[in-house]
Amino acid sequence: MIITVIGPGAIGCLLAAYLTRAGEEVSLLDYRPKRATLLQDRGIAVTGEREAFHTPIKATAYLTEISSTDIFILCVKASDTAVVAAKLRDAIPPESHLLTLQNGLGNIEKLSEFFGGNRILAGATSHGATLLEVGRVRHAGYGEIWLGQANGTDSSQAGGALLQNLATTMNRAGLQAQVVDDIQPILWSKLVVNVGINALTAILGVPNGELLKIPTCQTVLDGAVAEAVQVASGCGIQLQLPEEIERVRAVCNSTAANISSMLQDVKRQKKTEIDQINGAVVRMAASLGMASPVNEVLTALVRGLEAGYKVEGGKP
Ligand code: KPL
Repeated sequence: MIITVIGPGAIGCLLAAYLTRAGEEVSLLDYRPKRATLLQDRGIAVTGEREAFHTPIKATAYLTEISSTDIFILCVKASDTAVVAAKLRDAIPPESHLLTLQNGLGNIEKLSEFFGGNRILAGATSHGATLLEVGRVRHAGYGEIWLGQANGTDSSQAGGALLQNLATTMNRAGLQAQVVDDIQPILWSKLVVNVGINALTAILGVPNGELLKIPTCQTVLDGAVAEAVQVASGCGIQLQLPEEIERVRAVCNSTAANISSMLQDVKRQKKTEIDQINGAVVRMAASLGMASPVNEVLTALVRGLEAGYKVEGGKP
């Protein structure tokens, strides 16, 4: 398969490395030319509990250098989706599909505005990855990938075939992927995981597994998750408590050594995805006439961390 991964963050590098190693034709698109050159020069090194490997990678900042692509996989931060989509709108061929494999709510809607809904595919992953430095990633939690058509029954046949092909390709690469009929409940479940883990780990400065060791964290985690589950229900997605809380704890366990993506952002003084995760729950709760005090506090605290960055607006 010919695949372009957009965004050389932890998950982008992890995917690009596994797929390239499996013999797929992969390009990694990075909007920063110098970093793309560095990636191209040094390749990607993955370390994990099960194995460590290094693979050369084709990295570029220019879409014109990428000949043809079956699927574009978007791995940029949710806060950058609109900017990236605007930049790529005219450069991505009209027959190409885009898969969002990002955290947070609103990515499908934003991409659909730029590319039209029937070209958009959506996925979620429970793999935990920490970017150690450019092109160096720790696979800190072995998880799964779920793929589906963003617009459910209005989906295109071409998109469905592409997803099956991609799942087979990802499985061959060792990434544990499956196609599901309805991706929406999975996207909401992933949101619930991020709601429970990301802000708390960013505020406390701890790896995911530590949340299970601090008793007072449980109350906050449970409260944030319960609010998100209520909002999901208000949006027609039925998730169950206490199962969701148990699932979030299970992800803390399976990614115990991982530094959550939000904590990685805070450590690098970069804008976080708080507005697309806990902030999104607060906004949606308000629009449904529901209260979300725990997510309000978590959102305010992470915004406080961002406001304290030494470099205004975060590092580029
Ligand atoms: O998605 C993640 C993230 O860090 O953004 C989890 C699954 C919580 C792994 O850290």
